[in-house]
Amino acid sequence: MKDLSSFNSWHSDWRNLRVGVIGLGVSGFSVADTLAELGATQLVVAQSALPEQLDILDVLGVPYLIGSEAAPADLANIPQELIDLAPDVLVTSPGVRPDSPLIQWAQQQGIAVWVDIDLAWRLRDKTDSVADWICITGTNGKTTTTQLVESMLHHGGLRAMACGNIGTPILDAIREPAGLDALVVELSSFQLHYLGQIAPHSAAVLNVADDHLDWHGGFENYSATKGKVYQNVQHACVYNVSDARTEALVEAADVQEGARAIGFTLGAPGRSMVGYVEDILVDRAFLEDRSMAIPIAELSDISQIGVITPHLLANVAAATALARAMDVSPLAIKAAILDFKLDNHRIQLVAEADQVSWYDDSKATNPHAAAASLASFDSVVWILGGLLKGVDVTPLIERNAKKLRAVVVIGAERQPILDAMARVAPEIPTHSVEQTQNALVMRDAVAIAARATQAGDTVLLAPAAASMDQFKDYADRGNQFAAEVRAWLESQKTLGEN
Ligand code: UMA
Repeated sequence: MKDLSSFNSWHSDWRNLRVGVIGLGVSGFSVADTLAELGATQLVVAQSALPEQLDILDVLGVPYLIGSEAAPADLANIPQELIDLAPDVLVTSPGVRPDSPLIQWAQQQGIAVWVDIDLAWRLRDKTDSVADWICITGTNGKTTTTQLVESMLHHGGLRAMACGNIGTPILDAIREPAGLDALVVELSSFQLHYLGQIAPHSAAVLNVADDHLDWHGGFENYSATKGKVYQNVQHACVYNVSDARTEALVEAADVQEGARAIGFTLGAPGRSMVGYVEDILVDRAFLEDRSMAIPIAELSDISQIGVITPHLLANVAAATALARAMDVSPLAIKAAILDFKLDNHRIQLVAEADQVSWYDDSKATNPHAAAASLASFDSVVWILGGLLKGVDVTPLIERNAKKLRAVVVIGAERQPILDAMARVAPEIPTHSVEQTQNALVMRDAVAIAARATQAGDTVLLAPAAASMDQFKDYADRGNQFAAEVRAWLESQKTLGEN
């Protein structure tokens, strides 16, 4: 086996390394492109790929194997080209399951398996200015918190880039020609599963709730995977005071000497915490005299970001803790808050008509996220369903039953939801959208929801499930919802006029 410890710098001689690149989506492509630049010998192996990307690989002279034989069903069918390459390492895309034959084969052969984040860590000294890494994970709120931290660092005068699961592959950030002061890295549980040793400046686990249980083989594995982000942290391990699991993950982590545990809370913060004293966000962690508190911003400042929900306040507090760990001033943080806007599909108001509000929270792809958005409203017609990823929605229904006017169930896995409704909330009118043709699902769901509303209600799309069974992604699901809401309201207006 080759000693991989000598491949620990952009300036190492990567021409001596043979790499199998598994997957050719956003991250796989950035890996192949980077390895081509470094001169490594590689073979890309992917179930599917875009023709444009293959064209570029042709230009770069990178060989590839695409199609069903590149995703073998068992160990007996590992592609001969990959065996012949005798790779020193596989760099896998995060979406490839750990029980897939290619990964199992590598493990059997003693071949190291990396994800793009590992490669990026080894290559982080490409330019003279080596960026600090701020790593953020959690079941929900990752993307918003990552964007908030990026914006706070910018306001603090730092050259920072959000990357990782958020969409920009981390190797693109590493290859920024002028270098950066900080990478704000959103890490998914998939990436963390494969990740080896890194040493972030600071890291946060925002919360841990049921999600991706089928992929990880249960909650304990999923939770422990999230905890890997605290490993080797140099300065601040930011945890959620109201989620004891996140604090336990900090306690279990091996961090570097001098690294501190910093809590964030919606209540009044204790020492070494960031939280809220009445209407004011305050820092009691990053100041000389910890019996004091530094005011950062008021709720009225935060309200310009979007609907004030407990999870927005939590994300702002967590981001503030991470930015303070990077020495960003309170004034710069406040300026970032005043400038910030939430992405689409996060409790986004679509329309208000006849005393009914329509909200799109298509980004709520698991029960924990849906719980946060249900908490924001009093009387709800709730559209939910999709791919449940092995997670039970019964507790969510039970806890919110009192505020539900009606429930509209979409998606391929409707039955477990319908069964749960019948068991724990049989009094609530529940409608199943039988339509499965993707262009028509939302049309039916919106029409059914509209008929169930009364004045003062909110119709909330918060599916608590992934979207890929009936939509391209959560954004497509949200866009179709918004389009159908507008079409429905328009049709009612026309009816009213005639
Ligand atoms: N592939 C195989 N075999 C498999 C599975 C996939 O060959 O068994 C191939 C596909 O044919 C395709 C490629 O792998 O060529 C796709 O790889 P991927 O699914 O890992 O996706 P990428 O396009 O590389 O995007 C990934 C993240 N996707 C996943 O983790 C599923 C993106 O997060 C991330 O933005 C991107 O890397 C850049 O870092 C998306 C996501 O949905 C947003 N994340 C999940 C979430 O947030 O819940 C975890």
